[in-house]
Amino acid sequence: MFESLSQKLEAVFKKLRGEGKVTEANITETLREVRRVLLDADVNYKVAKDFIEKVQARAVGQEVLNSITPGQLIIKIIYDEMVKLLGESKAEIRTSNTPPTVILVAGLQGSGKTTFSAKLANFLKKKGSNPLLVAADVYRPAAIDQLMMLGKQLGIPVYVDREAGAVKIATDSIDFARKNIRDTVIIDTAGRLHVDEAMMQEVAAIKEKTSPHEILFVVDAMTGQDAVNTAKAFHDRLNFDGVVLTKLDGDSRGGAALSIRAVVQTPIKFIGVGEKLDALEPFHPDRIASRILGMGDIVTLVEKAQEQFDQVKAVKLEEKLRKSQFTLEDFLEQLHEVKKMGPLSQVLSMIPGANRIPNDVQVDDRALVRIEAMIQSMTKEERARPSMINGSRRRRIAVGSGTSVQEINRLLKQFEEMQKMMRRFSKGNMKKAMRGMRFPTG
Ligand SMILES: Nc1nc2c(ncn2[C@@H]2O[C@H](COP(=O)(O)OP(=O)(O)OP(=O)(O)O)[C@@H](O)[C@H]2O)c(=O)[nH]1
Ligand SMILES: [Mg+2]
Repeated sequence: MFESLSQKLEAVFKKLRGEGKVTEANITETLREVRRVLLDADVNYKVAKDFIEKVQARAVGQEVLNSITPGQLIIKIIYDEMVKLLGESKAEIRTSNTPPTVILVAGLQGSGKTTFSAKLANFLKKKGSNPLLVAADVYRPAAIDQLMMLGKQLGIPVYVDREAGAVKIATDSIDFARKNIRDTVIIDTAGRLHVDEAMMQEVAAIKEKTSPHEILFVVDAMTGQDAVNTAKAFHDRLNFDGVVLTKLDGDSRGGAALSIRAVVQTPIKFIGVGEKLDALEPFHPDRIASRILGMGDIVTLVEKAQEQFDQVKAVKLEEKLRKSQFTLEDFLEQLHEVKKMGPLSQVLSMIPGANRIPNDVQVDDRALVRIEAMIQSMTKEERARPSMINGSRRRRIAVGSGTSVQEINRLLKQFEEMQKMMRRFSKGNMKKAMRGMRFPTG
């Protein structure tokens, strides 16, 4: 999702991180590049402009220039503003106090309305609802068949009437739902190739006759600015309550996702991330911003690290690094610091670049526990001078910690590499070292 946009932003940020000192001039330059990247991703021109202005206003403040990590702080500001742009918090769909809740689904042809209707029904069913799908696309017999097939797959009833028109089907389906104790009615409507008057009239008529609690506008994220324009046209006419962005699993550039909310002033509520019926996610602005910025939840990480990292210890450690005295004992202490930050998988996911770790790589907190056990099975001398840990000592440590010699070997090797890297950083400060630190994950 948003790979190209992410990569380009990452490149811009990398440059910023590389700057020794952040000045007003390089903030401006960075933001100019960010703007270019956004426009490349097909973000609406005005949205991009406003966005950059907001970031700029906050970034040139004294607070940033004087902070210890100005580069990161700017990225955090960009992140914050992006979350706002995407809608701040997750938006729920409205439900009626007296069932059934009526949800009207509208959008252009091929945008994914029928697929979304089925996905939503599935989503609600899993949450304990009893949805009813309604085939109100009467222009192509195949459209009805498609919805029936999806309903069958999910075990969800589909209301069909091959004789009636769309408006009658929609109104009748609500009675049907009431009689059959279905608490949610999802009406799938017909799409057209372009925004045209006949289609708008039909959807507007359904809206008028069924008074839906929620109108969801479905749009293909791959269509970029066209998606935004279509959304605007539909919104002017229907005043819908939420946007569904589909096909975000494709190589959508991100322009629609980033612009649509600001342009139509309506929240994105769901995203479609695949053809399968469970490929639907509620839209979380913060998570999407993290994904777009390609850095996991760097903000939380920075905050947590700052909270947890004891300044006194940091100074002591820096001293040791300078003298190249970083031992396994210190390493163990560092592990405790990492553990305090939360489950390892969560910590890792917050580290910039970790989004490139494939999802199926399982990060196991048990690895930390094992490393701890290994170090605890070493003598004080061994911890201070790992080079003395020969074959027989390795076997003893393995037995003592309930691990294997291979694991001991791996730990010592990783530690050695870490020491090397730290020596390289030892002229700089602790923060730099922390940033480049790779924690062994077993
Ligand atoms: N990859 C991917 N494909 C999707 C997604 N949502 C829908 N599709 C595909 O897009 C195509 C069109 O989806 P439909 O649900 O039939 O679209 P529609 O809006 O109902 O189309 P009409 O009824 O013709 O107006 C189908 O091949 C779907 O499988 C998605 O989130 N990701
Ligand atoms: Mg359809």
